[in-house]
Amino acid sequence: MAKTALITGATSGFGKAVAQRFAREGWNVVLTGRRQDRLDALVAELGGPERALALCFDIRDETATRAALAGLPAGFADINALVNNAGLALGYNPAQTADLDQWKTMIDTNITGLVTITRLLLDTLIAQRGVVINLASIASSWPYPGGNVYGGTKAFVRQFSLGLRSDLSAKGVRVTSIEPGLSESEFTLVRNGGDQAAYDKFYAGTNPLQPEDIAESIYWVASLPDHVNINSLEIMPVSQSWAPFQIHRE
Ligand code: NDP
Ligand code: 8X3
Repeated sequence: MAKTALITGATSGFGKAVAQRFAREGWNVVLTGRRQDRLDALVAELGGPERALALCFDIRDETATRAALAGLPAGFADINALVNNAGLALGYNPAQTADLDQWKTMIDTNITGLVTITRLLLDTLIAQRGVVINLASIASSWPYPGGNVYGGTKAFVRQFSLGLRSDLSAKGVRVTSIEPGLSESEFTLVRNGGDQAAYDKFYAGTNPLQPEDIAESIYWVASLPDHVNINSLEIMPVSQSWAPFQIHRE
């Protein structure tokens, strides 16, 4: 019987590439996001309703998340892999000029949404001796100006992943924190409020990671033998590395 992966945020970027990668290996996929048209197109691309199921809901909405998961049909209910990918960054403002609504949107999506769907699926994942793969970020470990709350949410995702791993160790459930660096996707358009020129400038000359690179790593993590757990995996393009600490001088 085919295994099943549920991938949050499958309408673009990493999530879409992950869905394509798992489907290519014969997994059934449950795809979530808020854009029904994109979910429908991906279901058709990945083999139709026998192989892929679309769940359209806002991950910040617990009632909608519960309703979406309540009716999972046979063939999609026994989830072996949960890829917690839905998330976003909004803005680059320093904390002192940041928009509080943007901060709350990041917290509600990247933290509250992620822990809600994880909790709701834990019994299933334990029954399947499955795997949870969470999209954290290099921002989990490396702060930068303007990264304030986004980095805080991703530090939460990394630490939550490690704690979850401790709790689930005796249950045979594997947990991994994936921590990508500079990657090309709509993430940067969302962060810039849809500014295509800023997007082009951001990536110019960088040869960034592509969603397929991240999908490959995630599939590798999921397909390792049952006794092998990758705790965290930090991934950067070769063009990206570290810089000295900033020093403010009066
Ligand atoms: P994209 O913007 O391409 O994709 C984000 C996905 O999240 C979309 O499918 C979107 O679906 C979904 N999403 C966002 N908000 C909600 C919501 N409220 N409810 C349901 N779904 C939602 O970004 P990436 O693929 O690049 O990012 C995926 C993850 O990887 C994020 O968690 C991000 O923080 C992380 N990451 C990204 C990096 C990058 O540089 N790109 C680097 C490191 C980590 P829809 O809009 O249809 O709801
Ligand atoms: C996205 C990577 O460095 O822009 O999580 O925060 S970064």
